[in-house]
Amino acid sequence: MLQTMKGAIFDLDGVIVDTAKYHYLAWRSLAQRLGFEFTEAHNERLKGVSRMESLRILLEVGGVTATEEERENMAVTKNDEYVDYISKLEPTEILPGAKEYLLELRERGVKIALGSASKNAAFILARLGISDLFDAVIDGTKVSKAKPDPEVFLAASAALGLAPSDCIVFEDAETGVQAGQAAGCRVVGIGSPAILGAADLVVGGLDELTTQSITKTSN
Ligand code: B16
Ligand code: MG
Repeated sequence: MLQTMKGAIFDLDGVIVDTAKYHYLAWRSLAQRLGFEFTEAHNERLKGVSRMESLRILLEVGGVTATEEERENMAVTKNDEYVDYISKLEPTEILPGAKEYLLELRERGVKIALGSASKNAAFILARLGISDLFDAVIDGTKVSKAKPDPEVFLAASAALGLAPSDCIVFEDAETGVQAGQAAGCRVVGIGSPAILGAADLVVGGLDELTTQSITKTSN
């Protein structure tokens, strides 16, 4: 079965690094300026969701209406604050086991792609010092349809020159699991089985995996 995992496609936030906490701080400041409370529970709804869709959800939570121009400005303000946070990201913030797993895959000749909704993905990989471990980076600057649409994973497998059925997607969001499956990939959920139960396999983190354990369970 090892031969059939020719490609591995990784989501970024929640799989390689926890940027959700920085997204949260920046969205919370925006909400405060608009005069309402945005809680961590609300923030859960933004994981894996695009920037403008995240803003739509936040404004819905606050019961705030805004013109398109105002929304564009809010998104820019939020992103500027978020970029301030991620400019200080350190390689030590890579989630446990992620770098080791990427290195193991490379050693075994498995091609690696990123499949993320974030427009800041390339910058984040550079800050973490792991850009070189990816053969292809498909992110929010390259696709327009948000997960659960399969676009990002179809583009990632194509960029690797592989069929989706030869790729395994690693995702922490329910919509991401759906997107991977809709693309025709096998999917490993990273997080809670209660949320990611539809995945072919669910683990708590990449530190629980070896290429062998994956290939055995997906056999
Ligand atoms: P940006 P992923 C997603 O990353 C985040 O989970 C989500 O919270 C964020 O809104 C989205 O990226 C867009 O990020 O504002 O940097 O373009 O999980 O798809 O790697
Ligand atoms: Mg994610």
